[in-house]
Amino acid sequence: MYSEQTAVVQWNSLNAYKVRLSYSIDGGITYPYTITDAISGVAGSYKWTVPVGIRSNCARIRADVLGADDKIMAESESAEFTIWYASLFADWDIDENGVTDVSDLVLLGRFFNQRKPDNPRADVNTDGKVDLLDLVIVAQHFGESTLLAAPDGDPWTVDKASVVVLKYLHQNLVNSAVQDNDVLTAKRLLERLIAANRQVVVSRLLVNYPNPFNPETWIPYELAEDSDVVIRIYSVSGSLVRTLRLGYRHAGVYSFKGKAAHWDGRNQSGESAASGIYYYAIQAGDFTSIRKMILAK
Ligand SMILES: [Ca+2]
Ligand SMILES: [Ca+2]
Repeated sequence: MYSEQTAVVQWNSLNAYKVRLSYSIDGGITYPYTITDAISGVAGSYKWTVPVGIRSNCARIRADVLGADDKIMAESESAEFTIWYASLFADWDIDENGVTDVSDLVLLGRFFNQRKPDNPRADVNTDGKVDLLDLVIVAQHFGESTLLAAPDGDPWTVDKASVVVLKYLHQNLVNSAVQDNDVLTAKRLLERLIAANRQVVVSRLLVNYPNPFNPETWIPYELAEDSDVVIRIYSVSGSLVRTLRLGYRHAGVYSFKGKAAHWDGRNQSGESAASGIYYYAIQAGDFTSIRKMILAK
């Protein structure tokens, strides 16, 4: 963690005629950025103005020791350098885990309305203050991922302390004098997140979406208690078409895509089901409920 705008790069090498400093932001795979060309001297230091955006941990500085003909005689392995780090992650991925999600909003919320926050990444637009502008940027990029694989865990659910932070951010949006589309989008996102984390008092099976559907649909539900969840899909004549075993689920809201049950419109053998009316029934502990849906091709 640092807030300095300049860094001192030091080198100490025998045989140096000239030194050229460059830096990478890919952890040292390539060094495409020049700090300075051709400083003379066997040992020395150079005051480097760190570019905006180089803030945490992936940049490396390299020095090439050049001979009289500008040929590289040695690289940084032979010398000592102050190494600075930069982020490979997007500015709005505040916690640098490759995904822009609720954890970034919560982190931003912890520093909200602060100037020069302890975590400088919370000031996403680097204007010196953590405020609505930063919140709106994170909201605009919500759900984006730079990971090759899907992230672990449930992107919607947070602990109770984090819900308090989300509510605080939401209140700031509500109170904002500016109510443009960006603010409204951020407000809606926070409302969905807060709703997704509310305490469920009574278990419910909700209306599937889309409905009618073709070929797939999502089946939302809410659990008042932790339980094993099974959803069975029946034809209109009452024969079992498909069993969706969702496994053990904690009490909570399972209404958004990614959390709701998903039916791909296929039967147990993998064949596409025919158009028509179907029933979907939930069993979660003692709770059971059934609803109707329409597959329309
Ligand atoms: Ca993140
Ligand atoms: Ca800011």
